[in-house]
Amino acid sequence: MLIRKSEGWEIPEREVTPEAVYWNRRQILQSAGLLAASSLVGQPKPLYPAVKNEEFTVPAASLTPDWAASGYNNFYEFDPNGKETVKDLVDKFVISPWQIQVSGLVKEPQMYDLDDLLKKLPLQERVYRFRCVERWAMVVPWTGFPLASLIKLLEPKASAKYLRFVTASRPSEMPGMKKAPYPWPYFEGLRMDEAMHPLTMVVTGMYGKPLPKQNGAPVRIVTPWKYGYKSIKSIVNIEFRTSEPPTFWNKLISSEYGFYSNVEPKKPHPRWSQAVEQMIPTMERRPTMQYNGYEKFVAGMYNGKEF
Ligand SMILES: Nc1nc2c(c(=O)[nH]1)N[C@H]1C(S)=C(S)[C@@H](COP(=O)(O)O)O[C@H]1N2
Ligand SMILES: [Mo]
Repeated sequence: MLIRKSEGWEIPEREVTPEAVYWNRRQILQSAGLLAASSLVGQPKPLYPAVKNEEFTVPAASLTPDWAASGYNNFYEFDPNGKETVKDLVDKFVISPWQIQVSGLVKEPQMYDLDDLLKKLPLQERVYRFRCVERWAMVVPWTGFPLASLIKLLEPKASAKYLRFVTASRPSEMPGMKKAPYPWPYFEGLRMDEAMHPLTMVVTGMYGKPLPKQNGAPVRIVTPWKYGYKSIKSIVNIEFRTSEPPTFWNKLISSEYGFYSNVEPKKPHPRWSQAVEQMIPTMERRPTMQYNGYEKFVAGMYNGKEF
Protein backbone atom coordinates (compact mmCIF):
# COMPACT_ATOMS: atom_id res chain seq x y z
CA MET A 1 0.00 0.00 0.00
CA LEU A 2 1.21 3.44 -0.85
CA ILE A 3 1.81 5.40 2.31
CA ARG A 4 1.77 9.05 1.46
CA LYS A 5 4.30 11.31 3.06
CA SER A 6 2.61 14.02 5.08
CA GLU A 7 2.74 17.28 3.19
CA GLY A 8 2.12 19.20 6.37
CA TRP A 9 -1.57 19.86 5.66
CA GLU A 10 -2.46 18.02 8.84
CA ILE A 11 -3.73 20.10 11.65
CA PRO A 12 -0.93 20.02 14.22
CA GLU A 13 -3.39 18.90 16.85
CA ARG A 14 -1.67 15.61 17.52
CA GLU A 15 -0.28 17.63 20.44
CA VAL A 16 -3.66 17.55 22.13
CA THR A 17 -3.82 13.74 22.01
CA PRO A 18 -1.09 11.37 23.22
CA GLU A 19 1.16 10.38 20.32
CA ALA A 20 0.46 6.67 20.76
CA VAL A 21 -3.27 7.17 20.31
CA TYR A 22 -2.62 9.23 17.21
CA TRP A 23 -0.35 6.67 15.54
CA ASN A 24 -2.59 3.75 16.46
CA ARG A 25 -5.47 5.45 14.76
CA ARG A 26 -3.38 5.96 11.63
CA GLN A 27 -2.57 2.25 11.56
CA ILE A 28 -6.22 1.31 11.98
CA LEU A 29 -7.24 3.65 9.16
CA GLN A 30 -4.53 2.29 6.90
CA SER A 31 -5.55 -1.33 7.38
CA ALA A 32 -9.19 -0.34 6.91
CA GLY A 33 -8.13 1.27 3.62
CA LEU A 34 -6.54 -1.99 2.52
CA LEU A 35 -9.70 -3.92 3.31
CA ALA A 36 -11.84 -1.45 1.40
CA ALA A 37 -9.66 -1.79 -1.67
CA SER A 38 -9.62 -5.60 -1.72
CA SER A 39 -13.34 -6.27 -1.17
CA LEU A 40 -16.45 -4.89 -2.88
CA VAL A 41 -15.01 -5.35 -6.38
CA GLY A 42 -17.71 -4.72 -8.97
CA GLN A 43 -20.23 -3.28 -6.50
CA PRO A 44 -21.69 0.19 -7.15
CA LYS A 45 -19.75 2.45 -4.85
CA PRO A 46 -21.74 4.40 -2.27
CA LEU A 47 -20.77 8.08 -2.05
CA TYR A 48 -20.46 8.13 1.77
CA PRO A 49 -18.31 7.71 3.71
CA ALA A 50 -15.62 8.78 1.23
CA VAL A 51 -11.96 7.79 1.28
CA LYS A 52 -10.04 9.69 3.95
CA ASN A 53 -7.27 11.84 2.55
CA GLU A 54 -4.42 11.01 4.93
CA GLU A 55 -2.86 14.42 4.38
CA PHE A 56 -5.80 15.97 6.22
CA THR A 57 -6.67 13.96 9.30
CA VAL A 58 -6.66 14.56 13.04
CA PRO A 59 -7.20 12.34 16.06
CA ALA A 60 -10.94 11.79 16.48
CA ALA A 61 -10.84 13.48 19.89
CA SER A 62 -9.89 16.85 18.40
CA LEU A 63 -12.82 16.97 15.94
CA THR A 64 -15.75 19.22 16.76
CA PRO A 65 -18.67 16.91 17.63
CA ASP A 66 -21.06 16.37 14.71
CA TRP A 67 -24.04 17.63 16.74
CA ALA A 68 -22.26 20.93 17.43
CA ALA A 69 -21.16 21.56 13.83
CA SER A 70 -24.67 20.79 12.57
CA GLY A 71 -26.45 22.60 15.40
CA TYR A 72 -24.71 26.00 15.45
CA ASN A 73 -24.90 27.61 12.03
CA ASN A 74 -24.76 30.83 10.14
CA PHE A 75 -27.26 30.59 7.29
CA TYR A 76 -29.09 33.90 7.05
CA GLU A 77 -31.55 32.69 4.40
CA PHE A 78 -33.09 30.56 7.16
CA ASP A 79 -32.48 32.74 10.20
CA PRO A 80 -30.61 36.05 10.13
CA ASN A 81 -30.87 36.33 13.92
CA GLY A 82 -30.06 32.89 15.30
CA LYS A 83 -27.59 30.02 15.05
CA GLU A 84 -29.12 27.21 17.13
CA THR A 85 -32.46 27.80 15.36
CA VAL A 86 -31.27 27.30 11.76
CA LYS A 87 -31.46 23.49 11.87
CA ASP A 88 -35.16 23.66 12.77
CA LEU A 89 -36.06 25.92 9.84
CA VAL A 90 -34.66 23.94 6.90
CA ASP A 91 -37.33 21.23 6.47
CA LYS A 92 -39.06 22.80 3.46
CA PHE A 93 -35.82 23.39 1.56
CA VAL A 94 -35.74 21.08 -1.50
CA ILE A 95 -32.22 19.87 -2.33
CA SER A 96 -32.88 17.14 -4.90
CA PRO A 97 -32.77 17.36 -7.87
CA TRP A 98 -30.17 20.14 -7.82
CA GLN A 99 -28.86 22.03 -10.80
CA ILE A 100 -25.93 24.40 -11.12
CA GLN A 101 -25.81 27.02 -13.84
CA VAL A 102 -22.24 27.44 -15.12
CA SER A 103 -21.96 30.76 -16.93
CA GLY A 104 -19.48 33.25 -18.32
CA LEU A 105 -16.00 32.58 -19.63
CA VAL A 106 -15.95 28.77 -20.00
CA LYS A 107 -15.89 26.44 -23.00
CA GLU A 108 -19.59 25.56 -22.74
CA PRO A 109 -21.76 27.61 -20.40
CA GLN A 110 -24.64 25.32 -19.42
CA MET A 111 -26.84 23.91 -16.67
CA TYR A 112 -25.38 20.88 -14.90
CA ASP A 113 -27.11 18.30 -12.78
CA LEU A 114 -25.18 17.93 -9.52
CA ASP A 115 -25.58 14.14 -9.66
CA ASP A 116 -23.96 14.05 -13.12
CA LEU A 117 -21.04 16.16 -11.94
CA LEU A 118 -20.55 13.87 -8.92
CA LYS A 119 -20.14 10.89 -11.25
CA LYS A 120 -17.04 12.56 -12.68
CA LEU A 121 -15.54 13.92 -9.47
CA PRO A 122 -14.54 11.34 -6.85
CA LEU A 123 -15.22 12.33 -3.25
CA GLN A 124 -12.67 12.36 -0.46
CA GLU A 125 -12.74 13.35 3.18
CA ARG A 126 -10.51 16.08 4.62
CA VAL A 127 -10.40 17.54 8.10
CA TYR A 128 -10.08 21.32 8.12
CA ARG A 129 -10.22 24.04 10.72
CA PHE A 130 -13.04 26.50 10.14
CA ARG A 131 -13.08 30.05 11.56
CA CYS A 132 -16.07 32.41 11.49
CA VAL A 133 -15.32 36.15 11.48
CA GLU A 134 -17.38 36.33 14.70
CA ARG A 135 -14.62 34.27 16.41
CA TRP A 136 -16.29 30.89 16.84
CA ALA A 137 -14.32 28.06 15.30
CA MET A 138 -14.52 24.32 14.70
CA VAL A 139 -12.62 21.35 13.22
CA VAL A 140 -14.71 19.46 10.66
CA PRO A 141 -14.29 16.38 8.44
CA TRP A 142 -15.69 17.63 5.13
CA THR A 143 -16.46 15.36 2.16
CA GLY A 144 -16.01 16.74 -1.33
CA PHE A 145 -13.42 17.36 -4.01
CA PRO A 146 -10.97 20.13 -4.92
CA LEU A 147 -12.69 23.00 -6.74
CA ALA A 148 -9.67 22.84 -9.09
CA SER A 149 -10.92 19.47 -10.45
CA LEU A 150 -14.29 21.00 -11.34
CA ILE A 151 -12.67 24.07 -12.89
CA LYS A 152 -10.45 21.88 -15.10
CA LEU A 153 -13.52 19.92 -16.22
CA LEU A 154 -15.32 23.15 -17.17
CA GLU A 155 -12.35 24.49 -19.20
CA PRO A 156 -12.36 28.22 -18.42
CA LYS A 157 -11.10 30.67 -21.03
CA ALA A 158 -7.75 32.40 -20.41
CA SER A 159 -9.65 35.64 -19.82
CA ALA A 160 -11.39 34.17 -16.73
CA LYS A 161 -9.67 35.68 -13.69
CA TYR A 162 -12.36 35.35 -11.00
CA LEU A 163 -15.26 33.08 -10.03
CA ARG A 164 -18.59 34.25 -8.70
CA PHE A 165 -20.89 31.94 -6.72
CA VAL A 166 -24.57 32.45 -5.99
CA THR A 167 -26.80 30.70 -3.41
CA ALA A 168 -30.32 29.44 -4.11
CA SER A 169 -33.00 32.07 -3.61
CA ARG A 170 -36.36 30.54 -2.63
CA PRO A 171 -38.16 32.68 -0.08
CA SER A 172 -41.00 30.13 0.21
CA GLU A 173 -38.50 27.51 1.40
CA MET A 174 -36.04 29.82 3.19
CA PRO A 175 -37.94 31.71 5.90
CA GLY A 176 -35.08 34.05 6.82
CA MET A 177 -35.16 35.75 3.41
CA LYS A 178 -38.36 37.61 4.35
CA LYS A 179 -37.09 38.60 7.79
CA ALA A 180 -34.26 40.91 6.76
CA PRO A 181 -33.83 43.36 3.86
CA TYR A 182 -30.55 41.90 2.67
CA PRO A 183 -29.37 41.97 -0.96
CA TRP A 184 -30.44 38.37 -1.68
CA PRO A 185 -29.43 36.00 -3.09
CA TYR A 186 -26.16 35.48 -1.12
CA PHE A 187 -23.18 35.86 -3.45
CA GLU A 188 -19.45 35.36 -3.04
CA GLY A 189 -16.30 35.10 -5.12
CA LEU A 190 -12.70 33.96 -5.39
CA ARG A 191 -9.74 34.97 -7.51
CA MET A 192 -8.79 32.23 -10.00
CA ASP A 193 -5.58 31.24 -8.16
CA GLU A 194 -7.52 30.97 -4.88
CA ALA A 195 -10.20 28.90 -6.57
CA MET A 196 -7.53 26.63 -8.12
CA HIS A 197 -5.62 26.27 -4.84
CA PRO A 198 -5.58 22.61 -3.73
CA LEU A 199 -7.04 23.53 -0.31
CA THR A 200 -10.23 25.00 -1.81
CA MET A 201 -12.95 22.36 -1.65
CA VAL A 202 -16.37 21.85 -3.14
CA VAL A 203 -18.17 20.19 -0.22
CA THR A 204 -21.16 17.84 -0.39
CA GLY A 205 -20.86 16.05 2.94
CA MET A 206 -19.49 16.08 6.47
CA TYR A 207 -18.85 13.50 9.19
CA GLY A 208 -19.05 10.78 6.54
CA LYS A 209 -22.63 11.66 5.51
CA PRO A 210 -24.35 13.98 3.04
CA LEU A 211 -24.23 17.64 4.11
CA PRO A 212 -27.11 18.64 6.42
CA LYS A 213 -29.28 21.38 4.91
CA GLN A 214 -28.22 23.84 7.61
CA ASN A 215 -24.57 23.38 6.57
CA GLY A 216 -25.23 24.23 2.92
CA ALA A 217 -26.64 21.12 1.26
CA PRO A 218 -26.33 19.89 -1.33
CA VAL A 219 -23.18 21.74 -2.35
CA ARG A 220 -21.02 24.51 -0.89
CA ILE A 221 -17.49 25.91 -1.00
CA VAL A 222 -14.97 25.66 1.85
CA THR A 223 -11.85 27.89 1.88
CA PRO A 224 -10.28 27.10 5.28
CA TRP A 225 -7.80 30.02 5.42
CA LYS A 226 -10.57 32.62 4.99
CA TYR A 227 -13.32 33.74 7.36
CA GLY A 228 -16.36 31.50 7.18
CA TYR A 229 -18.60 33.84 5.18
CA LYS A 230 -16.45 33.18 2.08
CA SER A 231 -17.59 29.52 2.30
CA ILE A 232 -20.87 30.04 0.43
CA LYS A 233 -23.66 27.49 0.85
CA SER A 234 -26.25 25.83 -1.42
CA ILE A 235 -24.73 27.06 -4.69
CA VAL A 236 -26.84 27.34 -7.87
CA ASN A 237 -24.59 29.44 -10.09
CA ILE A 238 -20.87 29.57 -10.83
CA GLU A 239 -19.80 32.39 -13.13
CA PHE A 240 -16.32 32.74 -14.65
CA ARG A 241 -15.45 36.41 -15.21
CA THR A 242 -12.66 38.94 -15.75
CA SER A 243 -13.44 41.35 -12.92
CA GLU A 244 -13.54 40.90 -9.14
CA PRO A 245 -17.12 39.97 -8.24
CA PRO A 246 -19.02 41.92 -5.61
CA THR A 247 -19.72 39.94 -2.43
CA PHE A 248 -22.73 39.88 -0.11
CA TRP A 249 -21.02 41.03 3.11
CA ASN A 250 -18.85 43.57 1.33
CA LYS A 251 -21.96 45.08 -0.22
CA LEU A 252 -23.67 45.24 3.17
CA ILE A 253 -20.74 46.69 5.22
CA SER A 254 -17.72 47.32 3.01
CA SER A 255 -15.62 48.78 5.84
CA GLU A 256 -15.83 45.49 7.77
CA TYR A 257 -15.77 42.75 5.14
CA GLY A 258 -13.27 42.86 2.29
CA PHE A 259 -13.10 40.66 -0.79
CA TYR A 260 -10.18 38.55 0.46
CA SER A 261 -11.19 38.08 4.12
CA ASN A 262 -8.11 35.99 4.93
CA VAL A 263 -7.83 35.08 8.61
CA GLU A 264 -5.36 37.51 10.20
CA PRO A 265 -5.11 37.54 14.02
CA LYS A 266 -3.33 40.90 14.06
CA LYS A 267 -5.99 42.72 12.08
CA PRO A 268 -8.94 43.40 14.37
CA HIS A 269 -12.45 43.57 13.04
CA PRO A 270 -13.54 47.22 13.48
CA ARG A 271 -15.80 46.07 16.33
CA TRP A 272 -13.75 43.29 18.00
CA SER A 273 -10.28 41.75 18.27
CA GLN A 274 -9.44 38.74 16.10
CA ALA A 275 -6.51 37.57 18.27
CA VAL A 276 -8.48 34.76 19.94
CA GLU A 277 -10.99 32.19 18.70
CA GLN A 278 -13.49 30.06 20.60
CA MET A 279 -14.03 26.40 19.77
CA ILE A 280 -17.66 25.29 19.63
CA PRO A 281 -19.33 23.85 21.64
CA THR A 282 -17.10 24.43 24.70
CA MET A 283 -16.16 28.00 23.70
CA GLU A 284 -12.62 27.14 24.79
CA ARG A 285 -10.34 30.03 23.81
CA ARG A 286 -7.33 29.54 21.54
CA PRO A 287 -5.02 31.96 19.76
CA THR A 288 -6.19 32.67 16.21
CA MET A 289 -3.67 31.35 13.67
CA GLN A 290 -2.36 33.31 10.69
CA TYR A 291 -4.42 32.26 7.67
CA ASN A 292 -6.21 29.98 10.16
CA GLY A 293 -3.15 27.69 10.27
CA TYR A 294 -2.71 27.42 6.50
CA GLU A 295 -0.09 30.15 6.10
CA LYS A 296 2.58 27.84 4.66
CA PHE A 297 0.32 26.88 1.81
CA VAL A 298 -1.47 30.08 0.92
CA ALA A 299 0.75 33.04 1.92
CA GLY A 300 2.51 32.88 -1.45
CA MET A 301 -0.70 33.91 -3.23
CA TYR A 302 -0.74 37.26 -1.45
CA ASN A 303 1.57 40.21 -0.99
CA GLY A 304 0.61 40.53 2.66
CA LYS A 305 -2.01 43.21 2.11
CA GLU A 306 -5.01 41.14 1.13
CA PHE A 307 -7.03 40.81 4.30
N1 LIG B 1 -25.68 31.27 1.47
C1 LIG B 1 -25.06 31.48 2.63
N2 LIG B 1 -23.81 30.99 2.80
C2 LIG B 1 -23.18 31.19 3.97
C3 LIG B 1 -23.77 31.95 5.01
C4 LIG B 1 -25.09 32.46 4.80
O1 LIG B 1 -25.69 33.12 5.67
N3 LIG B 1 -25.70 32.19 3.61
N4 LIG B 1 -23.09 32.18 6.19
C5 LIG B 1 -21.62 32.12 6.10
C6 LIG B 1 -20.98 32.22 7.39
S1 LIG B 1 -20.94 33.74 8.12
C7 LIG B 1 -20.36 31.15 7.98
S2 LIG B 1 -19.46 31.32 9.40
C8 LIG B 1 -20.49 29.79 7.40
C9 LIG B 1 -21.07 28.86 8.44
O2 LIG B 1 -21.06 27.54 7.97
P1 LIG B 1 -21.66 26.38 8.90
O3 LIG B 1 -23.03 26.79 9.33
O4 LIG B 1 -21.62 25.15 8.07
O5 LIG B 1 -20.72 26.30 10.08
O6 LIG B 1 -21.31 29.75 6.24
C10 LIG B 1 -21.16 30.86 5.36
N5 LIG B 1 -21.92 30.65 4.16
MO1 LIG C 1 -19.34 33.63 9.75
